[in-house]
Amino acid sequence: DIKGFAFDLDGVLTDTARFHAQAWKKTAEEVGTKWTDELAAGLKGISRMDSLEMILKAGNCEHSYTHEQKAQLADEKNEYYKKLIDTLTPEDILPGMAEFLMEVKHKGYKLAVASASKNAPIILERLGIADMFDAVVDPAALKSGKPDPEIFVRAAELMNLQPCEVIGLEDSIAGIKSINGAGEVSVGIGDKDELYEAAIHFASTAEVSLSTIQGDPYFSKS
Ligand code: G16
Ligand code: MG
Repeated sequence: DIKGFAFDLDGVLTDTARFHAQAWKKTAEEVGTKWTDELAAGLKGISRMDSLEMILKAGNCEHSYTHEQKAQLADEKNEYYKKLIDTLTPEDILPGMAEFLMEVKHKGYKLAVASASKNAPIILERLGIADMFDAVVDPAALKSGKPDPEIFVRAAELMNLQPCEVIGLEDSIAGIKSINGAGEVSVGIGDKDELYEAAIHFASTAEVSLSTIQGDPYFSKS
């Protein structure tokens, strides 16, 4: 039986991708990488250092920076990003998700956040929903990021549940692979062709509904 939900943060509970993009764009300009929509999309769900590597590779300059310089670039991006997320309020919860959180909480499901973001705790505070979760995975304590299953396995552990008792919600391909690899039921939110590996699919957060999820064969099978 399903007993808990593990939520991705960026793209599922709030749209911080625009802030990540705004901050990484500055980094890209600094290192001479052309900023494109494809590059921005590829950074979804990817950890900070891996994102930086992708930006450097896109400009063929991944070998031009020392370890220390890369750490510095990532720090600068994060300082700018933190200023941007300071502006978040409960209004910035994505459509339908405050209601969905309240419904599953009220029905007694356990809730966890499985975000690659080290800034997740502060973002949840700003959104006013930090108290709703039984657990927030600390991405700094993980060996591998999404698409590795580790983060969603950890989310189940922190809720004291078996992976088969957990539904994971994600907007990124890397995240869906992570949920599936963990042996949980994956809910993909966004482009259906892109997220074809998701067990259950919604076009947007506004469409996410507990009754639709509960009516899905994947829900009753688990
Ligand atoms: C998010 C974003 C990624 C970001 C990553 C790390 O993941 O989608 O773009 O690079 O977190 O964030 P930070 O630099 O704040 O540690 P998620 O898993 O919430 O979609
Ligand atoms: Mg995401």
